[in-house]
Amino acid sequence: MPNQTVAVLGLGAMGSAIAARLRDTGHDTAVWNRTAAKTAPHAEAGSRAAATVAEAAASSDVVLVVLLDHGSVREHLEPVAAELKDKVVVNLTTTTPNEARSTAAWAAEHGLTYLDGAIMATPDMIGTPVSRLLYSGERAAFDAAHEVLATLGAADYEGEDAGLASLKDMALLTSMYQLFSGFIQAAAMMRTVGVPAVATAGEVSGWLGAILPHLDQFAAVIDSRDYSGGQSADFTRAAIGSLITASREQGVGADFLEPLLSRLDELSATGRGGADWTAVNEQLAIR
Ligand code: FVH
Repeated sequence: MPNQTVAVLGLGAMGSAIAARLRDTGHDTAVWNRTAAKTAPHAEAGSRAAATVAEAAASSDVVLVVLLDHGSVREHLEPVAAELKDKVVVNLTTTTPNEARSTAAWAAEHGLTYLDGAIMATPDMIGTPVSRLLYSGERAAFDAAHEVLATLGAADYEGEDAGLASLKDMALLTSMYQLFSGFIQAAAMMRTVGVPAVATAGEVSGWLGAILPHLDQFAAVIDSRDYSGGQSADFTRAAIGSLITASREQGVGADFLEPLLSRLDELSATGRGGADWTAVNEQLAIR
């Protein structure tokens, strides 16, 4: 039997999956949820239902926070800072990097042992080999809670800056949503000639699988900042222009591609049309 006891604060889809996984791996688990009725199935399955956050924390070595957002985390942790003193508090709620840093600073002010986490998994993935969670903040907190964290999925420590786990989470989700947006537009284009989205999904999966290894070439150019070779901005500008025209010809807006064309136009207008098109990454800096 694992010797660390755990509190799970928040029993939405993710908190419930985490509580279930902890029980399945033999952890003594206390659960709390704003809407108390959601603790009932967990109590039936063997967790201890707590009426308050303080009660859940009191019996636990590790406190996992799985609430909706930054605001709800601070709302429920701030009143019980004193009760969290000898615990390891791990916030698995999705927040921005600066929100994570702000909560870490608050925790430090109150002498709490605190770690920020980001879940790279859906609830059904928790505890399976494809589940991965990122952590940043105090190394000692990560080490102290490691046995518990490792039951949820691969536990990767990103560094002492509490914002790092969130930053990587947000960067990966950014690439995911832009990829999904591309699929949504492709599906809309193909639907104009009666091809169902499910067929386009298969085509897109195959195409992306073949093309994704090129990311390494793009990355090497971006890291070197040597944009003298590769596919030029002018060539890419013409290609993106054609995609936008083709989409519009089918009666489908090209809203997701237009910002990229604008950035390529800027490169061209500043005399850098011959540069590798990945130079657009430098124009993303907010000055
Ligand atoms: N579900 C997923 O696939 C993603 C995967 C990546 C990480 N996210 C993040 O995990 C956090 C929790 O997400 P969730 O899926 O459990 O979300 P819900 O099922 O909507 O449950 C939300 C829980 O938060 C409670 N809650 C909401 N507002 C408050 C508040 N002001 N005070 C206290 N608790 C609050 C809510 O309680 P109730 O409505 O049942 O009373 C649920 O327990 C989240 O950050 C994702 O981004 C999941």
